[in-house]
Amino acid sequence: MKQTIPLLAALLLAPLLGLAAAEPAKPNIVLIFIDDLGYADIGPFGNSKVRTPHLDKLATEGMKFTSFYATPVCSMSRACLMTGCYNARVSIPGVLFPKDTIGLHPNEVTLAEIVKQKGYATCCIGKWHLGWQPEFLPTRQGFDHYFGLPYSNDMGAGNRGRGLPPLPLIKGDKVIETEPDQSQLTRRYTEDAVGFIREHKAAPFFVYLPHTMVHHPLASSAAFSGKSQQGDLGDAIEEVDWSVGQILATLQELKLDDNTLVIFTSDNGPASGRAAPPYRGSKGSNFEGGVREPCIMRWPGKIPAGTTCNQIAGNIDILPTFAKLIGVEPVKDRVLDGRDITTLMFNANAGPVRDTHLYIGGDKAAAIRQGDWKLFLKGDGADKKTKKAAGTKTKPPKGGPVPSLYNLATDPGETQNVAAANPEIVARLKKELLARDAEIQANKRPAGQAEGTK
Ligand SMILES: [Ca+2]
Repeated sequence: MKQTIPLLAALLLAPLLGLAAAEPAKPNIVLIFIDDLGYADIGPFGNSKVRTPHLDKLATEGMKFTSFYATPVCSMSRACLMTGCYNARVSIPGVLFPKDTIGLHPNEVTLAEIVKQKGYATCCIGKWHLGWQPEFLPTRQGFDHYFGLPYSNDMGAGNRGRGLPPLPLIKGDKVIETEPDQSQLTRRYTEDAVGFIREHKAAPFFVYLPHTMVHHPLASSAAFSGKSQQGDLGDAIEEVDWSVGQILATLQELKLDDNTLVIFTSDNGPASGRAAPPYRGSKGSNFEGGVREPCIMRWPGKIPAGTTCNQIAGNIDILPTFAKLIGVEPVKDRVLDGRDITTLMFNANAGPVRDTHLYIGGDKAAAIRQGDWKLFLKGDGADKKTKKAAGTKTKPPKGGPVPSLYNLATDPGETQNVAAANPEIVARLKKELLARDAEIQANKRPAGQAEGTK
């Protein structure tokens, strides 16, 4: 008991001596981003066919987000995630192909550049898809280390057969292999990520792990191939779950659990033709099934375990949230669309942070959600080019008055257009959508243009 008084005195004096916790903690951050994984593709979000024990555990130990939004396709979502802005604001309007000469503008401040301000070690391991030319690669956007395919795994010589160059596997900014064995990618990415965590266990680190799977062509290693109850897709999902397990085991072994925020989510809905129950639509569509993603966040002692958050959130909120967590001011000379959602993460009963979400079709807002109401100005809110790139076969709403209005609380499957019965709501949401889109168009920033192109 003799120690009590000096300890108490120290605690009382600490604020006066400037020893108070003025500096936010610097948690490690692991962001696992899956390609084309739909809302109901994993156990915690309703898939009872595949085995996802590690994701089940992650959800038990963390928080599930049930209204977490991405965009209809890959590059759009990655632009949102990296910048905290709707992709229309940073002029990444669809899927980038090898022939494209644009990329995320080098002047954009990415997630990695935010955490770099606090000395984080950073890596991007997997599919980048924001420009493959050297000036657009992750190593030019704040990532110390890059390993992966710069775009989708079906954009190589072996697949589309349209004279595309061989699929490049890049380390840093050098192509180290072409047309790599895709069955080994999940394993190789995982081993690289685990190695990075081990190497930087003493420093705060940010691991961004955007897997190539479960984008077509699906592939998995021998330990998973043919083992699931859901074909090639199930095999690939189960290997991604294994990958999550490897990351979690490494954090536990290194005693980093309590100081590491782990986020798991996806870039868009399931590949065309598959549904994302209870939602309508798939990849390439702005129906909920195309853009509402499974999302789990775990941070023991901070995020309440085994909880669910139903408030609107999305990948545009990740950047302002990281900035808040580590005490960095987002750049002030530009508009961000995302919001700091730490209040949602730390309190399962928190009220909404943002009540409104815009659904982007190509380079403009095409639908809006406010509370439970969702309004499409036309069709399913995705532009033709995006749908073609995604191979979307989802049928847009037919007939009836345009625009179309749905109540997501009573009709999550977007089956009943109730616009005719709710003219005031239609008018209010339309006005809001058009005003917000006009603001984005007025303040949008250009994409980067590859050197030597125009
Ligand atoms: Ca995708």
